[in-house]
Formats: sequence, C-alpha cells, structure tokens
Amino acid sequence: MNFTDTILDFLMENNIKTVFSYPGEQILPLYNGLNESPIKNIMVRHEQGSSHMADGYSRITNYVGVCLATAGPGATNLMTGMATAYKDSSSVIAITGRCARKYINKNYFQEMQMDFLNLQNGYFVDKPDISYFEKAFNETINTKKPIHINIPYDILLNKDMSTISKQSSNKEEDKNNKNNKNDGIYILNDLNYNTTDKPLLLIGQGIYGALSYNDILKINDILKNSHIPIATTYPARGVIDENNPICLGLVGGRGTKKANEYILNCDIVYCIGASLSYNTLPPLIRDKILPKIKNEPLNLPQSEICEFPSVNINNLDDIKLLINTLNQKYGNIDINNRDINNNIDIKYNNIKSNNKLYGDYSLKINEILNNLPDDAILTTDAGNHTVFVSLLKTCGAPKNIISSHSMGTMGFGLPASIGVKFGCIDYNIDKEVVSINGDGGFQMNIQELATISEHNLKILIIVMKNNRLNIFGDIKNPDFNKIADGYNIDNTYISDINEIENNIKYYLNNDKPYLMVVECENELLPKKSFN
Ligand SMILES: Cc1ncc(C[n+]2csc(CCOP(=O)(O)OP(=O)(O)O)c2C)c(N)n1
Ligand SMILES: [Mg+2]
Repeated sequence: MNFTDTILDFLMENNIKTVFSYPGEQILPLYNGLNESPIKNIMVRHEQGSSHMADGYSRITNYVGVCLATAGPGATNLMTGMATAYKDSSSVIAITGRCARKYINKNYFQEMQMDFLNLQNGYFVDKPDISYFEKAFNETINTKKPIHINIPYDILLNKDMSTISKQSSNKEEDKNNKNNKNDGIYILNDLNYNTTDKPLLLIGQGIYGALSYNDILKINDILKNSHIPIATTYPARGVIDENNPICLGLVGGRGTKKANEYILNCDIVYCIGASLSYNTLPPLIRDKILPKIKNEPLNLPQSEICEFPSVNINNLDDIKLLINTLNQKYGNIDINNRDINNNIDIKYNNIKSNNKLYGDYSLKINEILNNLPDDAILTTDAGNHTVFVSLLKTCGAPKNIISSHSMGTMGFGLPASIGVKFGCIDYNIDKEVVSINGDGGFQMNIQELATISEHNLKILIIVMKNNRLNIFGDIKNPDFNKIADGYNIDNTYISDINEIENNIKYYLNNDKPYLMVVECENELLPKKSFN
C-alpha cells in the first residue's frame, strides 16, 4: 500500500466512476493504478480534451468530473479546460504530477511552477495526506469551481502513511459535511414587497445546488406552480419548460424579447443562483436592473460581481418552500395581468422581429433540431452555430444545451460531449448526446474522435461546414469524411437540407457514433438585443 492506493480508495469512496487522463512520467504510478482499479480510466488524445470532458461530465451529473495529466506540458494543456470550467462554475478536479520533491525548482526535466492551474484554489501535496483531496473535493462541490491537486512523484510512491491521521481527516469530513448541508434556503418574512409590485423570478444554474440529475429534472414540477413569471440565465435554460407560458425564456444579449422586456419593466427581481454575468445583464441594461435585484430568498451576497452561484439548495423541498412563500405573497394576483405579452414568440424572436428570412445555415440548424428528440443533450462549440442553436432551440429539459457560455472556448464542444456521454452512462441518464460544431472549432480537438471511436460512444457529431470562421475570415478545411474514415467512424456528407431527416433517423436507429458534415452557406447573425 502506498499513497497512490490511498488516492484510488478515496476516489472510489467518493463515487468517482470515470477519470479522463493522459499518461506521463511524473503521474505514471497513479495512471497505472487507475488502469488496475474499477474506475474507468479514459485515455484521451490531448490533455485539453480531458479537462473539457471532466467539465462536461460534471455539468450533466452535477457532481465532480476528474481529469489527470503529467507535469509540464501535460499540465499546461489542461489550462484552457480549467479556465472554461472556472468561468462557467463547473466542479472539476485536475490531478497533475510533479517531479520528486528533491528536484523541484532545480530545472529538472518538465519542472516548472504549476500554480497557473489554481484558478480558484489548488493544493501542493507535500506529504502523503489524503486530507488534501478531501479539502479539494469539498471545495469543488461547494464552490462549483475547478480545483487543482499537484502531487510530486515521490509522494505518489510514499509507503510511509504515518502522517495520515484517520481521526483528523474524519474530523475534517464532519466539518465539511456540515458546510455542505447548510441551512438550505430561508425566506425573510419582512421582505419589503408590495402586492402591486410586478415581480420576476430570475433563475440561474445555482438552483441545481447539490441535487442529482434526476432531481434537477423534477424542479420543473415545482416551478410550474409559480405565480410569478420566470426568466432564466443560459445555463439554467430548461429548468422550467420553455413551452410553459410562465417561462419568459432567456435574459440577456441573446435573450428573448419577452424576458428582456419584462426584466426592464418589472419592479423587483428575485434572483436564485444567477451569477449576474454580463451575458445575463449586458452593460446597457445592467444599471437599470441591478437595483431591482433581491437575493434575500437565498441570502445571496448582493454585489455587482456575484461570482458564486448559490449552492444552498440541498433538496427539492428547499425550492418548494421558496415558490410557496413567494406564491403566498403574490398569489392572489392574476398572472395574466402582469403584462406578459403572450403574442411574442419566444423562439426565433431576434430573427423574426427583424422580419428576416432564415438563411441556409440557420435553416439547416433548425432542421437538425426538429429531427432530434426534444430532450437530447446538445453540446455546442463557439461560433455562429452556437447562436443559431440557442435562438432556435426551445429547451424543455435542464442541460438541453451545454456550451462554454462565459469563456466561449472553441474546441470545447466535441470533448465536452464525450464527458457528457460518460456521465449519462455512469448515472443511467437515458438521453441522446449530440455535438454540434463549426468547421473551425471542430478541428481544435478533432483528435478526440479517436476516444469516441475507441469506446464506440453513441454520439451524433455534426460539423457545420461553411468554410468560415464567422466574422473572422475563411478557413480551408480538410476532407472531414476521410478523417472520420481514418478514425473508423461512420459518416456522411450532406449538402441538401432534405437529407438531414433520414440521416438523423439512421443515427438514432443505430448504436454507434455517426459524423454528419453539413455543408452550409455563411450567414450573418441577427443583431443582439441591447446592441
Ligand atoms: C480557442 C478560441 N480561439 C478563438 C476564438 C475566437 N472565435 C470565436 S468564434 C470563432 C470562429 C468560429 O468558427 P467555426 O468554428 O467555423 O464556427 P461557425 O461560426 O462557422 O459556426 C473564433 C475564431 C475563440 N472563441 N476560441
Ligand atoms: Mg465555420
């Protein structure tokens, strides 16, 4: 038994079923140990892929995603994924190796400082003490931010476990468990409200709190009884079915007309678990909205920069209590008198309100969405397709769209879909996983097609081929179909919109990955709200 075994035991005790990793000298004992353990050790083809996979895994399961890499170049390759997880508040643990302690700061092979991965926090494991892992796990769960753990080679192999005091680590656990299970939500009875007020409930992904995916699906049943109209941030889309008239849809620059009009005209905004980023409150309306925001129901800090979405929700009863209390305060007012303009179609609003016909690109995206199951989990990358998917999709379920919202990372979508797929497998989430990409971003982590192929992951991989990096210029593309052939992934090339339906049916009826290259014309995006 050495420290590597202790780490493996810890991961298993903490229900880690899958790790996304790439080997190297300084992390090899742990990497090899993983391969011999019951944990699935998924070898990626580039460490960036592993960090996006861990992120995708965390987003769908609402639990911790773990990635692992060696020192130096392995660690630097994790950086974009860690930053993406940080910006979107995703629970990721990155474990990296390091040379033996006696070589640190001695210009040893691959040796360099590794603090750059400590975006939220990081631990340098200077003794074989598992409490570093306990702290890191509690922190990533409580803050929903990625945490880095850096372990020197000699510590991994350390057989002297005398420094680990089980008693002290138990105490730590108790303490952290208490922190985890906080008091839940509470409502201030002296809320300064007026029954003539026009309230809005603005919901962000913090509402997912510590809930399992299955419980997250049930939030809709509670929210649909709300007497107060609901708008959401992008990561919370689908937490209430967007087909429900009480849901005004997404707020912000790419938000719906309905939600944006309402947030401007309402008197008070009850904010649940939204970080109030500039995506949600763009500069032009920010100062008009901020004074209306009330965080009291969840006792959130009210500040200009609210970095941490609330994770105060421990179970569905917490959300029920919140809705019931707000309903009691506002319940006797007919929601229809609250000026919700039901004639505004929340779908397509930007495009339609411009009276603009769809172009080839968005028509094809629309056709794809219309042929997929409504509850499919879509991952998108960064580019025009991201916006078209967002504008054209009506989210009926939470996590319908998983995207790099705050970082806008090209190269996120394909590996994220792999993490999502493994999350679905591990947690019995029976949903189709679809990765929609631009032809630029797709190439940034194209090597992960090998990971998909190796594990025969049923993912529909779509590449929107417009030979264009949106406003930034043209791109010459390789033959994506030949590349898919090389990875032994079944594939097709689609130029006619009418071929989309049958190809999606073919994918749905099979049990293997399928790559569709969809030729499309470049199309300018509709104007943003509040430009
Ligand atoms: C890693 C990274 N590099 C650069 C950018 C800037 N950028 C944003 S979108 C985009 C073009 C995306 O083109 P493509 O992937 O083909 O998608 P499309 O717009 O055609 O849908 C670029 C270069 C970025 N967001 N991320
Ligand atoms: Mg493109």
